[in-house]
Amino acid sequence: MKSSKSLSDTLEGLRKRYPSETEFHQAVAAVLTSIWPFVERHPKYREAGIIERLLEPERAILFRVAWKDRHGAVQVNRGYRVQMNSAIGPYKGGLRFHPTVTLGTLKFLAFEQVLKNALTTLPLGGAKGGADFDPKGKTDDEVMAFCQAFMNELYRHLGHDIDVPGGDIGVGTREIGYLFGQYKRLTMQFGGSFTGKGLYWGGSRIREEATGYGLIYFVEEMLRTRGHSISGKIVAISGSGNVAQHAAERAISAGAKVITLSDSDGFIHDPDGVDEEKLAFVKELKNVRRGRIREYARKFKCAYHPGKRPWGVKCNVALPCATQNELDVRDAMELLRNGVMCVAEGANMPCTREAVAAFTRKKILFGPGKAANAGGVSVSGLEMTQNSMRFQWTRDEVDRRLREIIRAIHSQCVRFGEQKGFTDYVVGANVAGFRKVAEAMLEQGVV
Ligand code: NDP
Ligand code: 2IT
Repeated sequence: MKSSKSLSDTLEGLRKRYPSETEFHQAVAAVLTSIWPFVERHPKYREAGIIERLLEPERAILFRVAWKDRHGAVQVNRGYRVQMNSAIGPYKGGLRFHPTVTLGTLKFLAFEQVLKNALTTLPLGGAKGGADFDPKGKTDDEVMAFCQAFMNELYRHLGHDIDVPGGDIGVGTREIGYLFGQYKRLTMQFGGSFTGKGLYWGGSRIREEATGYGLIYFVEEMLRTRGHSISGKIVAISGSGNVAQHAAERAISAGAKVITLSDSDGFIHDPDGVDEEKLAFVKELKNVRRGRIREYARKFKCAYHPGKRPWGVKCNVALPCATQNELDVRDAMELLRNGVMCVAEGANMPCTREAVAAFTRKKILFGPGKAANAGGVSVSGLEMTQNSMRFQWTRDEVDRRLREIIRAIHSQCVRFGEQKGFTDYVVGANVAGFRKVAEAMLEQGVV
């Protein structure tokens, strides 16, 4: 039977059913709007209820995480894992520890992850999880206590052929270590049940760098379509965490000038450019001392803008690498006025829908997160491959495969996003990802 639901009825229905999940609505609206013409040309998808099924997680787990802080006081957080879709592989996606995390946040991230993972060419389903825990200001012991309590529930739902978490905001090598340690203690298994592991215990080379490096490889692919390269370009980056640091590293080594970095307190503007030595300071500041980016300005005598985001600074390439909705339509207009030629999302959904529309109207190069930041989960997939083989590839080998995957993602965007001489990367990424997952779902029947 044909589903007669229109696009607006589908979106309205979702809003009514889950009224508080605004970020999920936003992600779904963006995807469905861009794939709708494709879906209408292929009625088989709606006849099989593929859209409705994609919007409902296969499983969502919500649990109490009780732990004791350094003063001996009991703390209670809420933990989650949204297992969104396993049509093309085991659930795969990061864990986010941040006080703003809600079920709606994780549903948006899991939904994006399903399509992103499909683009990677690897057999990975989509999931996301985390907790409303704030690692800021916590001691290592507190973070460990929290991770162990979190894992006491989550371990039941994981496994290398079931669900394999990785990192995201607030979850890096330190947290993956504590989570993996507790998982191993509870299950007696040294399985490849996490990615982002340390290099001595099953991790992959380049995983830490992969999202940022992949972002720059994707930008290079996009620029090449217009006869440009990143060398000599002025690049504005937001964030100063995992993605921002490695995007900056790769951009600098490719000859670009990175002039901004930020955190949730403000941004630094360094017109001379962040160089290798300054970046080493940022890594130590953020990953070891866990300090604030304003210290960069003090140390290297450049401007610091408290409470502001970097999008008013003149640049050729803008890379939002912090969090969702950090670049709105006013920022987009400012970037366009200042002559930006390429915007690529290192973060997930950092640009609002109106900002994306402004970039698309002006036909600048715009790389949506599910394509531009897919390098991270791609190397996670390669980490799983290496774990299955009980082998560890060299840096060059992993980097070569990462570049190959990014090129394949770019080609899919071009193939499905070509519109009269202009590549709409949003349409391309969404249609290519959707098509793969939808075909797998069709072949697996009504589940
Ligand atoms: P990190 O925790 O390493 O860094 C996050 C950075 O973003 C910090 O600078 C942080 O500042 C800033 N930030 C976080 N929340 C906010 C906020 N609400 N407002 C302003 N700034 C904020 O995370 P990652 O670098 O790993 O992740 C960054 C983005 O990239 C996220 O959207 C994530 O989903 C996405 N991503 C990550 C991948 C990965 O492999 N890690 C893969 C693909 C995408 P502060 O320290 O002040 O909080
Ligand atoms: O958003 C993402 O793709 C990630 N945070 C990476 C997830 C992973 O499992 O490596």
